[in-house]
Amino acid sequence: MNPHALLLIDLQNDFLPGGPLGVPGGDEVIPLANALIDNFETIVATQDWHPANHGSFAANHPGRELYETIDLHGLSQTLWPIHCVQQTGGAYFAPGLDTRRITRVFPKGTDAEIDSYSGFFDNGHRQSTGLADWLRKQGITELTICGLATDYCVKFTALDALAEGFTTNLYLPACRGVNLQPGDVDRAVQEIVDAGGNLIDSIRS
Ligand code: VGL
Ligand code: ZN
Repeated sequence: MNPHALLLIDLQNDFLPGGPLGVPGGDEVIPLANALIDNFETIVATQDWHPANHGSFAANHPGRELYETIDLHGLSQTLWPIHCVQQTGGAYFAPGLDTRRITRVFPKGTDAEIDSYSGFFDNGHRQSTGLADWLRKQGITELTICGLATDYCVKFTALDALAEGFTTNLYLPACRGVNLQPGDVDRAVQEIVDAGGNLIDSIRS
C-alpha cells in the first residue's frame, strides 16, 4: 500500500462560482483535482455537511449580518450564507469531479452547535471525525491536500494534519481561497509552511 494519500477538501457545488459561498476560481481546481486522483491509490474527500439549523449560517441569527463574527457557544464564528445543507444539491460534489476513485468521504459540520473547518476535528477540537485514525489504519503517513477554501477548510485541515504527525504537502495550484480580508490566503499558506507543511506545485505520489 502506498503510504501517501490525496485529501480533497470540500469540492462542493456551493463553493463554486455562482454558489452562495462561491470561491473565486473554485471551478478551476476541479480538472486539477481529477489529474491528481489518477496519481493516488488512497483518495479521501471531505464534505461540508450542515443541518439547516446550523449555527454558522447568518440566517439563523436574526439581526446579525453576513460575514459578521459572533461568539457561538464560546468560539469565534464567522457568519456565512446558507451553504452545504445536507441532502441538497449545493452540498454535493462538483459535477466535474471524478468521484469514482474516492476511497472514503468524511462529512463535517454536522453538529448545529459548532462549525468544523478541519476535516479532522470541529473548531473546538472537541470531537474527531475519525479521519486521522482511519488514515493511520490504512498505513498512511503522508498527505497531499488541495481544495476549497485555502483560508478556511484547507488551512485548518492542513494544520491538524501536521499536528497529527502526517507529512503534509499543499498542492497550491488546486487550492482557492475566500480572502474575506485581503491577504487571508497568503497568511494561511504562510501559517501552513510555518507549521511544517510543504508547498508543492507538481504531482508526486
Ligand atoms: C468553508 C466556510 C464555511 C470551507 C466551509 O470549505 O472552506 N468555509 N464552511
Ligand atoms: Zn460550512
